[in-house]
Amino acid sequence: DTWRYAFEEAMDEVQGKFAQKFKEEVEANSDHEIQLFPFGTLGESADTMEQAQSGILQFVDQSPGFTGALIPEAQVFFVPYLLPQDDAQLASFFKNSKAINEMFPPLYADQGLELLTMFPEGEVMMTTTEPVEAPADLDEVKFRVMTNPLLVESYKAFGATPTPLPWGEVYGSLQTGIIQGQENPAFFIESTKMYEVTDYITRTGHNNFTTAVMANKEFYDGLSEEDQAMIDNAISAAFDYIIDYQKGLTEESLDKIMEAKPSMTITDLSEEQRAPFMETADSVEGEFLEIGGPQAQAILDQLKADLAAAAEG
Ligand code: 6CS
Repeated sequence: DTWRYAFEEAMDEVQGKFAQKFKEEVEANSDHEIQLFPFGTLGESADTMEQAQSGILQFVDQSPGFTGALIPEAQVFFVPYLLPQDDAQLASFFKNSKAINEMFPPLYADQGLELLTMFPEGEVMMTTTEPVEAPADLDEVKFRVMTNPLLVESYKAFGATPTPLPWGEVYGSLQTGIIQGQENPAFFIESTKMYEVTDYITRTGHNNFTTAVMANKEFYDGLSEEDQAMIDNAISAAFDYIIDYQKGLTEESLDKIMEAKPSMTITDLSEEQRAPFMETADSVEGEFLEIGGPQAQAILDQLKADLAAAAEG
């Protein structure tokens, strides 16, 4: 039989690389086949989520940037400056986190989803049409964010005018001036040519892009224990692969951007410049506790404990 797996990126982008590794593992270790659906083949993120929930898709990769509207607790990933940028620390956090591996699965299960894994996709950077060195520079800037209420709050706190849009509308909206900024990891800014429609990249260090891979729960529950174990092993192999694949990817992508467009300005904000952005973290965290669902406090506390454990190594 053939299992259908949709993701939010192109085949050669991070989610696509993960999906290809997963497919390779499943097909090498079972008689099942996986059919991959990259971004654009089945609609936007909201569409593929509906398809996964209804069982048209067996697997889906969707970032909490979109799932936050469905599972309020998943908005926690948009409290600014919560996640570290250190690759090893991040990998250990995602692998060992109790919040992710024990507390989130029942919340996803309530939505008909078996949460298989979450993994990091890189430091999030702003790309804008004008320079950004302080929150004041975001005043009057219509800034595209994923459709996640807490991400909207976070950009309000940064001083921008947040504009939630599905991914497919971002390039055109920058081109026509409907928005003047967006945020994403460097690999994605490079591969989707965001540098063609913006002139400045700003590293504020406020987040690392998190994504999640899920199965339709009814489908997963109906599998033999052997198949479930085979899937879990394939996910684990793909996790290790994708962490390794991303080593050096941020800097390589920034180099490629500079090669493609030498006039691009990349600014890594100093600690001093980051301070006013960091000062918003407490209020956004407070907002999360308001809108992050019944388990918001418990998830936040556990996540912080997990991050502290990962930092200790
Ligand atoms: O900004 C977005 O909407 C997209 N960013 C990434 C890195 N992956 C998929 C997502 O749709």
